[in-house]
Amino acid sequence: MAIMDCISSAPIPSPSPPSKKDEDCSGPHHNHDQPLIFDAARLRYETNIPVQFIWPEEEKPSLKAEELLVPLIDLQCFLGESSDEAVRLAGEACRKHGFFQVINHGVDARLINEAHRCVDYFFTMPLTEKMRAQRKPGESCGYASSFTGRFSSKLPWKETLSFQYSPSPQDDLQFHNGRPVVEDYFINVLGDSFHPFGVVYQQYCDAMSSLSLRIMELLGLSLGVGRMHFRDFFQGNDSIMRLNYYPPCQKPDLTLGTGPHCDPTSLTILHQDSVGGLQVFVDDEWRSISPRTDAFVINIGDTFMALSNGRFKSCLHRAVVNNETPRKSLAFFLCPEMEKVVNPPSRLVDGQHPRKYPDFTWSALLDFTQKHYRADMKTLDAFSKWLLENQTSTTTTTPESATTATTTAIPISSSFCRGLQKTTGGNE
Ligand SMILES: O=C(O)CCC(=O)C(=O)O
Repeated sequence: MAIMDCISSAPIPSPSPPSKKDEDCSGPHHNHDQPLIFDAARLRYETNIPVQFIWPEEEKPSLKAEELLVPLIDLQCFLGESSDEAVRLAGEACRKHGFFQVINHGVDARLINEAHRCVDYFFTMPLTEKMRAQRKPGESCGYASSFTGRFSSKLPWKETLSFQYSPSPQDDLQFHNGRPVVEDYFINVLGDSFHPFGVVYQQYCDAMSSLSLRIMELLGLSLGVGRMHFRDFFQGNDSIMRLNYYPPCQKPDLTLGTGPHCDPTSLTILHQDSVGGLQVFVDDEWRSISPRTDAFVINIGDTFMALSNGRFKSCLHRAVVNNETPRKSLAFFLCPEMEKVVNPPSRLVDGQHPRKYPDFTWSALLDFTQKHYRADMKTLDAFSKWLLENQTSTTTTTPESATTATTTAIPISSSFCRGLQKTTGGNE
């Protein structure tokens, strides 16, 4: 693989502690009138943690959480004779907390390694270089260094790079500037020299999209609606890929890498490096899911919870940091096409199981979480409440066959959202 070889030969700089004269507003004497800059190369050595990163007592992390034993589903068996067992295990986990792992998933280990190497390379570049990809207010893509522009408290101890992904139809090369969407993003934002990164992440996202469709078959069978129902629903998708980089923190008991939240998206496929830090809130306590290099961690998001009419759970999770080793994770968030109506198949709705959530589109929920509501464990309830209170248009409970919203995206009422923001405070 020439592209991978070319990236593998790129040197990854190793950071060193800053000299005293280099200290700036990311340091201990940070002047709070100046905007806070999350410069990981410096903050990783800082013992005086800026107050914006210190979480309230009741939300401070437990660094040693007991292991959550989630089912390990062998996807090769799912295609073979043990398929019933895989369907049963996935269904059981999704009804309880929505987390399981998959192995023998068919994704090339060299591709996963290259994706991690590119994360190392990107996030250890100087801040000014990374800022070339800076995320703009109200957008979900780009480089975000701890969300210092968006929130002023309970900031996560991390940096991310997020970008959009949609599978390119085979017959119609619906490419951007003649290139697939992820490749185009890297060239556009960071220049031609980042084309190899674009190639790696394009391949990685293609692999994640295919894997997510296989998992949708498993979930369709677990819910009793047939193998193809959700696979067909997500065949076209407007998904998001996020690279997470958690620098070491000298006071990891005060901070959080990612605050407690449920994913508003449909299905998350996470690959953790070997460091560890993912925790899930189950039975009233935080439990960890230790990394396995041969596995992906899968979890249900709010949108799939709505598609399953509340049968499958979207569960609260977070990431803790440590004081020694940077941690990386690769998160692929499967999302429906933007304007496709999200509603459960009729087999999941009856007298005993009335509709739990109104019809909505992913574009409306994304807008809600990006502009007005910080994703937490109540996002879907808050969004549903808002939809019901504000729906003046003619959207009805559409039949299963309907695939596209008949109304335009619903504008968010700012007075309603001001009320909401006061009561929330979770994640990006
Ligand atoms: O890095 C992790 O383990 C969790 C990441 C996560 O929850 C997210 O990116 O939403």
